Amino acid sequence: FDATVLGYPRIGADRELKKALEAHWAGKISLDELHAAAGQVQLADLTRLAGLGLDAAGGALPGDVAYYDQVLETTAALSAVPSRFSGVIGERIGTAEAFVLARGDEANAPLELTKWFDTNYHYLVPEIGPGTAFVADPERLVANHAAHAAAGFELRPTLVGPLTYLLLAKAEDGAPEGFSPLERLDDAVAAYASLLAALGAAGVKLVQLDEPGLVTEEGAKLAADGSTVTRVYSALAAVQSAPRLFVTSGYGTAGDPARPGHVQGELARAGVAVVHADLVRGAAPAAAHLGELNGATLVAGVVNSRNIWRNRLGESLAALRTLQAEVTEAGGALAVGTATSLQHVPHTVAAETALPEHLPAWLAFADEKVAEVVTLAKGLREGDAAIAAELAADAEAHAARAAFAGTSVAAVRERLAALTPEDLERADAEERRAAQAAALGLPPLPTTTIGSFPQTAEVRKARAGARSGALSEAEYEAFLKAEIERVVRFQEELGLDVLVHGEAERNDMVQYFAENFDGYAPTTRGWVQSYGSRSTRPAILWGDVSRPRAFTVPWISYAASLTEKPLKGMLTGPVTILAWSFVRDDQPLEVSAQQVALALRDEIEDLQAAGIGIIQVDEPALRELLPLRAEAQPDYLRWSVDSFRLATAGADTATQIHTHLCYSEFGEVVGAIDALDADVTSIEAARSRMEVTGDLAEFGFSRGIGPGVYDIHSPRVPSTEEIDELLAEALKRLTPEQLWVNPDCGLKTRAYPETEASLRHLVEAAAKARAAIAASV
Ligand code: THG
Ligand code: ZN
Repeated sequence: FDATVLGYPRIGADRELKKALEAHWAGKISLDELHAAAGQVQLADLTRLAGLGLDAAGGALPGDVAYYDQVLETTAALSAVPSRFSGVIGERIGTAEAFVLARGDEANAPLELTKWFDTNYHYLVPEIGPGTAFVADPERLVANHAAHAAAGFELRPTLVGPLTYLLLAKAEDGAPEGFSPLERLDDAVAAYASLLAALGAAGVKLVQLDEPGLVTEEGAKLAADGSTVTRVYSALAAVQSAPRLFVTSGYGTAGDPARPGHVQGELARAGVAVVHADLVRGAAPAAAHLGELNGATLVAGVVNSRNIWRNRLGESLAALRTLQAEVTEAGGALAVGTATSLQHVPHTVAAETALPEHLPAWLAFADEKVAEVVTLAKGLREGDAAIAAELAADAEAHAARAAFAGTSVAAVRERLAALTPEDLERADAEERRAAQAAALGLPPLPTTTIGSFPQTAEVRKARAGARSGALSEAEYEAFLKAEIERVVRFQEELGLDVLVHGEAERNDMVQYFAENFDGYAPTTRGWVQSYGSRSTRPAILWGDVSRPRAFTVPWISYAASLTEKPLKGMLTGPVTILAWSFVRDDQPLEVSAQQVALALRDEIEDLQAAGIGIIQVDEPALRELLPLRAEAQPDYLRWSVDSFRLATAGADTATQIHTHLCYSEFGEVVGAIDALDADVTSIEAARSRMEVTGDLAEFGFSRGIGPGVYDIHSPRVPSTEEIDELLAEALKRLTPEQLWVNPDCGLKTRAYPETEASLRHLVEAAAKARAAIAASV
């Protein structure tokens, strides 16, 4: 083939797979019905892909099946059952067993979910020990291939490759100190070899192994001398009657960034038939490093699969022609592809009916990107004249985008140009602490929540009603006010010290902001899988951002009017707003971050003017956007921290700024957390037994800290004694003036019964700790 995509959205154009999965988990449809529904989704996808011009034969069609997660599918194909599940899962991981790993059962917590590279997709972390069995289980892959081959679609079974699989895995509990899953590489490779042999015997011609792990710092080290890559892939390419191999590496440059192409060269020399390079995030392979390609095909990932802008076809074609000459010289062939799987973008622009008029022509979602890949391959094969109409449409769309009024707004640009370093500075932290203590009059160990309260079926129904018109604007407003009042009374009754309004008006903590900013467009059907059956609709940041009017103030000041207690205003920070959106590609992310920061700064000023004395600006995605390669990290940390400071530094000395961060790996960014200069920082800590408080204390972090005292990701209710112990643990390292008491994340996904019980225990534990401190003075 000369055109392919690395993968395609798996959830179905109308989220059919989500519906089938949730129906199955609710006991409404059987496993067979789920399999049938998933097969229908895949058949519709393959039909669409072939219709868009990908070859139905020859392995050009992606075959990335995953019911829950692609890493879990590989765990299943290797039968790599974590020991802690050995009592409940036999030797084989079928669909039902995979759901136990993904969702846990009464006795076992599920596998850990964590971010897939620097995306908003989450995978299930394999748990590998010295004794983990690796046994090939090709049945599902074979059956899937056969089912669609019968319908005329020759797809390409896809697995996470062995190096990436083990790089993404963690050592299982109880593994010897210092054990690394990579120690099991040879055993895993043996199982991959059996899988390949079985697939070959079943008539599969080409198999895709994804090795994006090679673009990370750790993976690049592994790939540095070429011997590991060569050993693994020579073994796999040499398997008797195995299919040909297609090895991909998206999300950056594989191996040494100074030698782009050397990993692809090693792979080709080892006998891999098709190799890939990400030309969007990564560097184009240099002829000097590719070596002899031995007739291999290089799939050039020129079409951006992480963002939704239409491709600049003319520029891509020029780059492809240069590369084609070099690749041909090296004895290989060139094909056109995507940078990564298209799983990170929604299905099609055609489904969007409410975008601003100017926008659709600028965009390409998955289907439009497939068409771009096909067009570029045609242009490469037949010359510019063969795609003249597409090139003209492309030039026109990009010219229109550049010239569009909202792309560059003078008022926004002038405001950015006038910024000075003082705009990032607040008063001295000690001065702030004193002013805030006087203004707020809080007890030691103040209790609070992270911001959202349970989104009940009623709240979701009212929002849907407002969208469909079943509820009038006035009715919806009355509903939200009643809900806010209920949440405020609930918190007062529990005895919390700092209240919140509960966020009933927000669908999503980022989409809600996009809906209220100029230069931003939400989508209506642009779902992108986040994990399992769950998706989000990233909004499109297309122009210069500003905030036409205060939008959180009416709800938050209404809540504040209902209580004598301090009420904390809730905002989402600039980095998180960008991380969970599709961002513009025509200016540095840093500039977009500054614009969003200024829009938030305006909102903070208005909240303050409305009498709100505590404002929380959440940055759960701060860690997520951290570049995969060390060399790019300092610059990112600089601008991301600065954008938070720009958003918050306009606050008065007496206004207390909080922030909240999720996801436990804080070690790498503890300096950045400190540099945010927030007065109070709440973080996930319950699952790590307050370990992170040690990291922070060691760092000399002196401002307020709210280490989450219970995990909100499960309905489990912590006992008061358990929270007592965690607070005692935290107080070994933090002062009573510093310590806040809160859950470890928002309560949006929880139900009221467990929320009430847990918060009662939290308030009780804080009161006991306060009394103990008073008695000891
Ligand atoms: N918002 C956005 N991105 C996120 C999160 C978020 N990324 C990280 C983390 N939080 C992911 N977590 C979730 C949790 C729940 C859901 C999605 C991502 C979820 N989605 C609903 C579903 O798929 O049915 C749809 C929600 C909606 O109607 O908008 O439940 O909080 N942007
Ligand atoms: Zn959180």
